[in-house]
Amino acid sequence: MKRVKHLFLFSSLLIFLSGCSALPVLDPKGPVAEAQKDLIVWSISLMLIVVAVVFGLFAFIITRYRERPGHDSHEPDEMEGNKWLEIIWTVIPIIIVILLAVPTVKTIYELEEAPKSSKDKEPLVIHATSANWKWFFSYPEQEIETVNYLHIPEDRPILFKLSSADSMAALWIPRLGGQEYNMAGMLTEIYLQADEPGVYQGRNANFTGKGFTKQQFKVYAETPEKFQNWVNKTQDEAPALTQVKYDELLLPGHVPRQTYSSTHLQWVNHAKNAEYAIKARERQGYDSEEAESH
Ligand SMILES: [Cu+2]
Repeated sequence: MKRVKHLFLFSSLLIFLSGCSALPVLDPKGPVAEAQKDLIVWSISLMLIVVAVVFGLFAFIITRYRERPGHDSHEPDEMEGNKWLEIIWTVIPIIIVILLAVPTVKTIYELEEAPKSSKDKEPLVIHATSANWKWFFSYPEQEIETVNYLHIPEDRPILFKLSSADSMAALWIPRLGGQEYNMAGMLTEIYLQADEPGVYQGRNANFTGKGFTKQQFKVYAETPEKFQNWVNKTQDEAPALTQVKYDELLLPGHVPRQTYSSTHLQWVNHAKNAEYAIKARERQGYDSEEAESH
């Protein structure tokens, strides 16, 4: 019976540990995600040491000082203050806080800028706009726009300029880095970078109602040549995005992937115009209250 119990404990531990390696956050594919993973691992390790020491002391004290034959009704001596104990339990937490705070603040400031490894490379600017429940990716320099997927070159910093047409959302590509918020009438920025070609999953990480779970997209990281080919092909073959088409896409719901050879930034930047989607929906006779009641 005891062996069965041990086997059970051992196998559940194995499942738990193997499950961990499948977490995309712990399997970074770029310098931003790498820095964040290092910080997570450092913080958790440090906190586990604290937990181990506290539980070790706890086990020792309840065993050592428990009531037992020959040791019952023991009254400890009166004690008032102990300079050294007090210094120790004040200094140790200060050291722990410093060990956690310094790397955290350092990483946060570093991630405000393009990754150090590619400081010399010009970042590629992509506007990522959320609208219930899809993603628009506009490449202002290339003058192309995609819906629900994007292509990026590897080994080059991508400067995402984030905003939202309606609900507050959050752009999250776990293998490339942590999330950043998208807000209507506001511009937020995040640098991300892929170190190797691959297909990475992205999603909205901030709850925005019933279509939230499916507000996902794929990121295709590829060599600079392949990326340029894709840009050229899109510019040559994709249709231009019209304002009528764009307004239609803004209606709440899901839409399949799309590709255009112009961007919606020509007539609206949601970071500067928070009302656009509401008015576009009105123009089309969309009644949000009626839609919500169904
Ligand atoms: Cu805001």
